[in-house]
Amino acid sequence: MLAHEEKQVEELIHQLPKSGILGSQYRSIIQYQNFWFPGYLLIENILKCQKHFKAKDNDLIIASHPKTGTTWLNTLLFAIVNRANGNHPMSESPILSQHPHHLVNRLEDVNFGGGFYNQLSSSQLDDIPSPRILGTHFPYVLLPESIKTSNYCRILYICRNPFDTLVSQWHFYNKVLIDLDGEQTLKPYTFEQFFEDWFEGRILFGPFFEHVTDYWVQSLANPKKVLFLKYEDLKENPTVHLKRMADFVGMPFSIEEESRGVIREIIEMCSINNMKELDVNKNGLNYYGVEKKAYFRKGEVGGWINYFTPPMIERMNKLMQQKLQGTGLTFKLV
Ligand code: PAP
Repeated sequence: MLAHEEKQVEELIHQLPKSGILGSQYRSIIQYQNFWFPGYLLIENILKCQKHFKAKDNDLIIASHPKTGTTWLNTLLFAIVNRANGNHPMSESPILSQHPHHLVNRLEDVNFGGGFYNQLSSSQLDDIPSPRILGTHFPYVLLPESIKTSNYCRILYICRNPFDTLVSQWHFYNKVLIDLDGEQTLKPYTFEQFFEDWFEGRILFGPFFEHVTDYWVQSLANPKKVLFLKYEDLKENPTVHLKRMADFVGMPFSIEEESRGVIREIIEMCSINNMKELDVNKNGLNYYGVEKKAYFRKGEVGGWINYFTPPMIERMNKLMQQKLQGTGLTFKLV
């Protein structure tokens, strides 16, 4: 990036609203286009990604708000795409030897000349064989134009009911922020504190409802381009939704594959119980420095009931009603 562009980015970021999370103990989060992001480096990289990322026609983008089923969808889509290529037998699938977040690179973690986690350089991104599966927590409004305008590149968005999402995020925030706190001064969020921040949308990539409904609207307007998936539906009937995904990406399961049990095999391989037991997911840290096993907790629907007080349930229900009114979007809560 040229020096004057660097300066423009710096000036823009300087003017954006800042806040704290974790009861304000944690370093600043920054608001850009009505969404909150973890600090300067990520905003810088988003801006550079918007400018420099060139989608390829057959790219598959997994988009999500954090803790809504991203890790699971990474593996399911990877398995669908790679079985169709006949790349490797299921028993040799990279899913069994690589953490799901290493299988699918997230756009915000690629080095576009800014800096965040920089798992990959942008030229390495170009070298990933097609179809590339890339992930992102970007809200729709911030997706690079080339993703939005390509007629062929497809987006698979996964969402989850807000109650379970909030609980999952609360567990993860406490784990991650505390693990990454080099100075070891942070105290965990209480559930009440997190609930209040969540309610105001002051969470990473929040607010939740705007993230979800923006993609929902796009999926209705252009169903060939955006597939909208729900965690609860995947739990309830994975076969149906795996077939939807395979059809959507243009790699439908054949009758022969179905009768050979390929769909069932994928579901079993990617199940949380199987994933949890793999050495690669049990041990070590990912490139953020977070324990890999932190991405596999309970993986259930309805666990929120053990955390929410009756007044919290009432407030969340009201907010949900208000935000989803007229959209046609509904969530299963148990
Ligand atoms: P991310 O956005 O940071 O990648 P993400 O994978 O979306 O996180 O969310 C993690 C949640 O998905 C966890 O939910 P929980 O806290 O309620 O348990 C995690 O357990 C769940 N999860 C991970 N893998 C699977 C899987 N294979 N099947 C079902 N749920 C899963």
